[in-house]
Amino acid sequence: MQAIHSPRFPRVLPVLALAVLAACNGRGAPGAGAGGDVLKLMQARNLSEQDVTAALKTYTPTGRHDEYYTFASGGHGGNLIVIGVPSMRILKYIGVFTPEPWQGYGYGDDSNAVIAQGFRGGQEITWADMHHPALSETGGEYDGKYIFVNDKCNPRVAVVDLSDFMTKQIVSSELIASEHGATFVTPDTDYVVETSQYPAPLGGVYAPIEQYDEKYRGAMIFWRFDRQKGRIVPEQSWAIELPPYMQDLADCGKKVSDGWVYCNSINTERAYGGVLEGKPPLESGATQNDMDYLHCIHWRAAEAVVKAGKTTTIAGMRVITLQTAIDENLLAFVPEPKSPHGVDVTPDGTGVVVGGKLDTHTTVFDTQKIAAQMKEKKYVGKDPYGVPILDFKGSIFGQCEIGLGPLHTVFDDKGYAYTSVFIETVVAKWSLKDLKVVDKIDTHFNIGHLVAAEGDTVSPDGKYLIAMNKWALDRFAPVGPLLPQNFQLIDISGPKMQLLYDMPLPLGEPHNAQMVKADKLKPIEVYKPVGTNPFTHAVDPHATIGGQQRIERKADGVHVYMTAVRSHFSPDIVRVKQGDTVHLHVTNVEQAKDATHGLAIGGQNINVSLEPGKHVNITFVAKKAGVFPFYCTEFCSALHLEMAGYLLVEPN
Ligand code: RUQ
Ligand code: CUA
Repeated sequence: MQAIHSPRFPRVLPVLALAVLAACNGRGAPGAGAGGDVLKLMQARNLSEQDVTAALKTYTPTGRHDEYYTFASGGHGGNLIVIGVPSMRILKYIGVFTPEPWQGYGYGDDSNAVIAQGFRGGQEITWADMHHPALSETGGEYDGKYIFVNDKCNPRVAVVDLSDFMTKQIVSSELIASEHGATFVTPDTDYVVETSQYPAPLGGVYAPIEQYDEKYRGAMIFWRFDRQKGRIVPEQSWAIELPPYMQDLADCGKKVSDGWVYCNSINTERAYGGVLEGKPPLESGATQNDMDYLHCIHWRAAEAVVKAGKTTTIAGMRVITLQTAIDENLLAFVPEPKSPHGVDVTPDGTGVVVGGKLDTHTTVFDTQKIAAQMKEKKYVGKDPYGVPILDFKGSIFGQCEIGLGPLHTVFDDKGYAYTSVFIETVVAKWSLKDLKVVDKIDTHFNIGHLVAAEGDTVSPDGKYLIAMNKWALDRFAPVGPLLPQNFQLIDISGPKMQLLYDMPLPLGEPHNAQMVKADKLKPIEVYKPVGTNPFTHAVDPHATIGGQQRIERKADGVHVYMTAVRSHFSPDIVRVKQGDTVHLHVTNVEQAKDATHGLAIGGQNINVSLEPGKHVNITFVAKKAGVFPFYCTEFCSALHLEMAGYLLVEPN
């Protein structure tokens, strides 16, 4: 073995080399030469033993699948990013609030209709500030069926079906004007929680900002999810009015705290800015108090209040007024330290971990003490709106000295919590039992959220954690002033955390993610039966099977019943008149896995994806006379280029 003279090669290197050699020999093929090759490679690429271990822990040979899926919010992109762990390979972008041309999402009638569900106040909205995805749960465990995502800017919640990884529904209420504490699910996904962030008059009406205290309000919406239908039912949903603090993140109780939801707040000072009007800027006005309020809401009791009809309706939403919430003992506050951000319920449901952005501790609140004091109405005061306040000391387990700027916390299977510490830019691992930090690892840089394998369920897996860093600085080759975010994969299976992989995320600020065991998902391979409309989960009334292709002129325009199969469309000549409304009904009649076609038409802003068995309806007006070739946009076969036809628009 050759000696290696490099500061990056510590003395322990030969141990690794031997291990690699042994491993290679164990598999028989490469023989004794392989170890030497590995050493040469390491030298040539200037890799340390740590680098090579990290590589071995993430490398996934061709054909092998990842152990976990991570679903990361796509931030400004308004889409959801599916990533395999540990390889960190991107598997899919799912269009949610934003059109996604590859999936044809936003370029056909049914998907256009889904995106349009998210338009607010008559305004088309084709972007989103997506923050927090939440997988559906059964008994507090991910069940692999659905994932929900939110839009902070234009308060909306979307339902993504994990049978085909497609967005099926968007709901939005004019009750609130922005949100942040979304999406979080109750342990059996009865409800998806969405909480407003910036207070505004409820219902989208106007009130002068000077009437902030009297007229501006927050609210928490409980969107009812119908698992059978796989849809949110707005008519069965309801909300609770909250004081005009800026409600921040939320989390649902589990096990012993099932039936509760906890939500942070900032700006209990109720500052609203006015720098040009002689007032302090919003952010300095909002950071005067040492404590803000953890909102503790008994949603199960609130549900009974809704069923008893004690609500008023605002913007079509049934709302429990703040006064009713107080009268019915549904809501109490516990003081929480400085500018709290993350709120995360422990796997056993006994604790709620809160990180204060301007604090050096995480605080663990005791869900059982809170519930007991609320039951006995043991309150120590009231806020200006009459909401009862619990004693801080009497409501906590304790605090962990963690470092400056703790944000979010996830959990493992060994009783440890992992908190992102923004200002110190580390992940801190600490024991839930004695509230002591046991390990810290640097992140690059400015970590926001973090996600661990099933790390917010009742039974976290440990193993992997991803630090979602806001800044990348020098980590990647420069790409101009707008830099990607940096996802860092960290091995948390041993006593010391180990950094494994850096992955640039160049679409938007991803905020949060969910990591689920891959075998919990059972996605379909093709749409069955042929002609299935993914948005109705049934054979589309316009589905076209072989032999039924035709063109019919009806009162509402020209209907084209078309099939796609390798390697032709039928019909392949479509004749219409200028000004005709054209309804294309296209079925991919194939049932072979991955035999996807696309259909694009020049001059019409149309491209749809036709996965095997799928049916798509497309409506457009042939405004311009001319000859418009259409063709298949997926390289489906040797004769893919020949999979084409003509739309002939005859002039008037
Ligand atoms: S945010 S970095 Cu969840 Cu929207 Cu904390
Ligand atoms: Cu069908 Cu290319």
